[in-house]
Amino acid sequence: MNTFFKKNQFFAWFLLLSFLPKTGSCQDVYAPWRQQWLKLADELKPALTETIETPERMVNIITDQNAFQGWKTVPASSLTDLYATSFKTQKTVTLDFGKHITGYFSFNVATLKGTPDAPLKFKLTFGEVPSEIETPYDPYKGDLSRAWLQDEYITVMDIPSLVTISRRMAFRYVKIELLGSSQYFDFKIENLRCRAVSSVKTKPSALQPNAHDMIKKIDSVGLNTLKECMQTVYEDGPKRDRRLWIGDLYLESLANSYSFKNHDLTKRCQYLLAGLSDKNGYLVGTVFETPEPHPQAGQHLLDYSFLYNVTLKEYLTATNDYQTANSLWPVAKVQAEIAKSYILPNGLMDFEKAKKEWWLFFDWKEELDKSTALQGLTIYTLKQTYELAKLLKKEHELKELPELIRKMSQAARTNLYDSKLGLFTSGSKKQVSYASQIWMVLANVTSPAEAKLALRNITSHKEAVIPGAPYLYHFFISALIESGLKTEAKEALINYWGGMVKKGADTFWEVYDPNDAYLSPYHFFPINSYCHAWSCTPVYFIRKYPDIFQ
Ligand code: RAM
Repeated sequence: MNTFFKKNQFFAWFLLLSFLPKTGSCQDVYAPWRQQWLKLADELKPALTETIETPERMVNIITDQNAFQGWKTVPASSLTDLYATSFKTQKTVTLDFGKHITGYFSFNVATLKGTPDAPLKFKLTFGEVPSEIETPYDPYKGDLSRAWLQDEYITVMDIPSLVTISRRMAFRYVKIELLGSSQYFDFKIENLRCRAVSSVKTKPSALQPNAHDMIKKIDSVGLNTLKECMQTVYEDGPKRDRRLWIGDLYLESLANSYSFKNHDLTKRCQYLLAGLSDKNGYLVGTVFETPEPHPQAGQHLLDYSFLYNVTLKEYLTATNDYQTANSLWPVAKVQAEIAKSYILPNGLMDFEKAKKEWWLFFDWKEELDKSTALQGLTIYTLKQTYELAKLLKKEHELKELPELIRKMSQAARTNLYDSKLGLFTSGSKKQVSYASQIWMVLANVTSPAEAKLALRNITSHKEAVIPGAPYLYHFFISALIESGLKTEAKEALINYWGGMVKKGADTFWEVYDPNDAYLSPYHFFPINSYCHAWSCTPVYFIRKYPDIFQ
């Protein structure tokens, strides 16, 4: 631990000991470290690697009932024709870059005939998937801002000129429509390109040559997804919301540890979140980098706060960077204190209180009862935090945890396990869901045989609440592996992520329900993110467990 942290340790622990629940304290519990954390985060900001990407082909996007979301691409005329011919005669073109790109789009306009006597007006629409190009956006029906949709109107005043879209775009397809031009001159467009950016600098090793073909494809799409999301922070999605969320960071950092190994990015993000936490030590679920690093005020996700501790433990295991883990230990300790403050005398989490005070995320699934999942995640978090404490030789600071974990596990078995069904249930209506089985299995409160049974039973249970997004599916695969269901883990991964590959994904999606291509937590599917951080984790599974997946 460096001198800065040592010097301030006494004062800091004094503040931490006077830690008060959410609304109480106005003293900054991280005061001795906060500025240093933000400084370190800033110093670790990576330079982006830039590459120039050009379109591969021109396409038309047409309806097809069998295609993902009802749209598919078919070849159109050639790029050579596009560049050589008057754009006034073409009016609308769609380009396919052949892969997902995150960056700055530009093109040149040049005179073909006459003297330019008026501006040109274009509409540009960028899409990660074909449906985004052709689905009308207005009247807008989504819950998130209409402004996330990637359509831009531009006016070009001088001809010839270089046109660059200042907004960073995330896309594979771009449609260019000519909205206005003068009858007294003609022009062409040329040199369409995109300055693509990512902080990835390394190339991960290849998989075993005899790995299953679909596993190879899933790995490659997963790597693309992660690479596109790795910018100056781990973004959740380069199209939307383009910012750091704790839950996404956790999954991206796992995948990164087994692929690009850019551990400094993980370190930066952990410091950033610590530095931008509330004065009482509560982490904010999501933070922004610009114009100045700042949190999304009031955005508290209890499950994400807990996963911060797991992220730190995994980071330490992957890097042996004890200095960082020691300096961020106060944050982990506060999150453990938060968890403790919701444990009732009977060993169950006070779900009603937690629900009132926090956003409990777990999955995009409105009907999901999250009480059992919360019990499981809390046990899991406390176990991981204790492991972290042991690695840092600080278990004396949390010596009450083993007994609490035992009590909570016992309470879970007694109150939440239905031995007749061989499943965990959740809430007063005894809801049966994947989320409950997953988190109870990961919390390891059952015997190995019961864990296997619960995971097998859930897949055949007709009324089970299924995962709404790849985020929860990650934990499902984890639970299958943890309980020794290796074949099932491989099958589930191939079916779920392979399902996206078969539907044309070149990066994995934020939301994927094999039976509903139009599902959107925001009530308008084009606003979903189609290159989404939390979907990249097959990379982690495939590479961490080659015996299962390769
Ligand atoms: C959405 C984003 C992000 C996720 C949060 C909870 O806004 O998709 O990835 O972490 O929800």
